[in-house]
Formats: sequence, structure tokens, C-alpha cells
Amino acid sequence: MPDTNPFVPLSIPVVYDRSHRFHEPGGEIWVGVRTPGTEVPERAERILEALRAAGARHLASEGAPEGVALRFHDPEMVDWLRDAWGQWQESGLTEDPGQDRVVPYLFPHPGLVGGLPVPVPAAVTARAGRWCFDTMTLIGPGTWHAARGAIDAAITAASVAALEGVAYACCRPPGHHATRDAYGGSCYLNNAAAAAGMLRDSLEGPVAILDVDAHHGNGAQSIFWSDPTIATGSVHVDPGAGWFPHFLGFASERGDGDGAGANLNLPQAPGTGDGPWLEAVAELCEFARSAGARGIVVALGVDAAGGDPESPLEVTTEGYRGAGELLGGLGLPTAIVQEGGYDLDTIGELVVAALEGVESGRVSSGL
Ligand code: SP5
Ligand code: ZN
Repeated sequence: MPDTNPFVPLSIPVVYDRSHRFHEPGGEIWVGVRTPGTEVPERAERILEALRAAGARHLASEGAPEGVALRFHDPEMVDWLRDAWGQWQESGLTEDPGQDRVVPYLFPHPGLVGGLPVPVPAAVTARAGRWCFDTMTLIGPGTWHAARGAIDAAITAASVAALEGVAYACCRPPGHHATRDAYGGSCYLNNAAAAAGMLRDSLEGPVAILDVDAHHGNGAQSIFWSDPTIATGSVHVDPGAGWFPHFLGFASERGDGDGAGANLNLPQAPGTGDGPWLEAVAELCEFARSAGARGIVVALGVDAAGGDPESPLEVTTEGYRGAGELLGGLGLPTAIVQEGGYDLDTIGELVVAALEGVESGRVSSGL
């Protein structure tokens, strides 16, 4: 009997760097209470395990020069991220009051500073709030090392995608909430933005970041707000229905100046499942096409799946496969960058389904 169901390995190359393990957020401060947190090292390990079982090949991450990796961030924020843990320790805060992570306590709210220049404060406790916009994104001993590793993996995936057509970066911490000069939402450096910069420069033409994480991709929206060469689109749970990042992600945000029209937000009602969500993904694809994108970066959060602890969307594994098919169907060089996804029992299968979808979409598109 011939085998009617031969094992076909996943052909999308996977970039993974184990330096992500150095980032142990140590929980999140949520409404003032330290909770366990969901952005844990086990996430990337579970994804990798599922990719291995699917037969994927693994590429080493290449270190990108600082000027490439950190180009979209304020050097002062970068300096802080690099040094924060050391400064925190030196200040004795780990002993008194006994806080083993860098946690902000005061923020330069626009209503506080009233448009005056925001100084870098002298106290390390206040410096944390200078660049962090929430209380949930803590810095520990290995955070910088891991964040740098994640952005390198994303850039490596973009380089491979420019040459070979497609690649996936299995990276953490995630990046899509990080703006030029602020971090939060479990994100420190914007991995997808750096990948898009690399892809645009390699392909010598406009690209698009298409974000299917359950939460709005506010980081890339902000970084490329006036930039027509990197279009940004995001499908996410409606911030107007009470969901993170609460203040951003509305359909009325379309970009400005030269970038007017080059941002698209498609907020979805809580409870939205495959049908309307996939229509929105198709709209993102059409948006990339009409922006003249020569390549795309997919910000692949799988937290829109039903059962994810951080979002109320109800997308299925087959929904993620369908999203992959639509995105792959564009037939463009594609770098896929891991964002959120917090259900450890399903994160692996969700990513594999999305990547299998991308692969079959690319085949249908004639590649
Ligand atoms: C990358 C990404 O998906 N970031 C999403 C961060 C959203 N975090 C919002 C947290 C809102 C409170 N969650 C309650 C969980 C209690 N531990
Ligand atoms: Zn998310």
C-alpha cells in the first residue's frame, strides 16, 4: 500500500535564538498587584517544539549591527534598556524595598508636564517611567540581552525573506507595542519594525507590516505614521470595547503627512471568530497590494485564538491557517515575526497552522 499521507516537512526556514530565555519578566504588575504574567520563556520553547515536529529547518540568527537593529528607537531609550537592570541593582532597590525587577512608578503624563521638555530624571525609580508606558513590562537581569536577540532574529528573517522568499522568526520578547521612545505591553524593541526596515532596503521599494496579533500594533503605527515606504495595517480587538492598548487602534487613525492613508486599523468586536476576522485579514492584504508593497512583514500574534488568556477573540486554528493562506497568497517576499500568543497548550499548533497556510498560499499564488 502506498502511503497516502506522506509527511511533508514545513519548508519555511525558522530563525531562533535561545537568548530569549534570559528574559524572565518575573510577572506583571496588574492594577497594582503582582500577577504571574503570561509572556514566559516556555512560549518560544513550545513553538519550537511544534515546528520541529513539523519538520521545519532551523537557521542561526545573525547579529545585526546596532545601527540597523536600533535605528527606529530613541538612543536614550536604548541606553536605558541596556543599563536599567544594572542601575536598579546598584541603587539597592533589590534590597530595599526588595523589588527584583525594574518597575516604573511615575510617568511624565502630558497633563503633568504640559508640553515642557521631558528631562531624564535623576532618580532611577523615575527613569523607568520616562520610557515605559505601563506597569506590566518589567526589566530583569537578562531582558536587554533577550530583546537584542529578538530583534536580531527578526532582521535575520527579513534578510532571508528578501533572498529566499519567506522566513519566520521565533522570537521573544515580542515587539509590536514598542514605539520609537516608549516600551510596554510586554515589548521592549520593535522587532517587526526593524525587520520591515531591512526588507524595504533589501527590496528597494515599499513594504507593509500586517499585524494579526489580537492587540493593536501601535508601535509600528507610531514609528511609520508619516512614512509612506512602510505601510502599517492591524486587525485587533476593538480598543473602544475596553481592550489593550485602550488609547490607540481606532479605525480613524490613518497616518499623516507623506504617510497619510498608509495606516489601516481594523478593530473587531470581542467574540469575533473566523469569518469576519478573515475578511479583515483579506482587507489587510488588499491594503498592502494597493500600497504597492514589494514585501510584507507579518506580525504574527496568535493570541486572537479562542481560549487565549489575553484576548476575547475567537479565532480557530483553521482560522490562523486561513490567514496564512491569504497572506502567502500575496506572493510577496514575507518575513513572519512572532508577537503574542499565551495559551501554552495551543501556541505551537497555532503557529504551525499559520505557517502551513502561508506556504500553501504561496504555492497557490504560483510561487
Ligand atoms: C505582545 C502582546 O500581545 N502584548 C499584549 C499585552 C496585553 N497586556 C494587557 C494586559 C491586560 C491585563 N491582563 C490581565 C492578566 C492578569 N495577569
Ligand atoms: Zn497581543
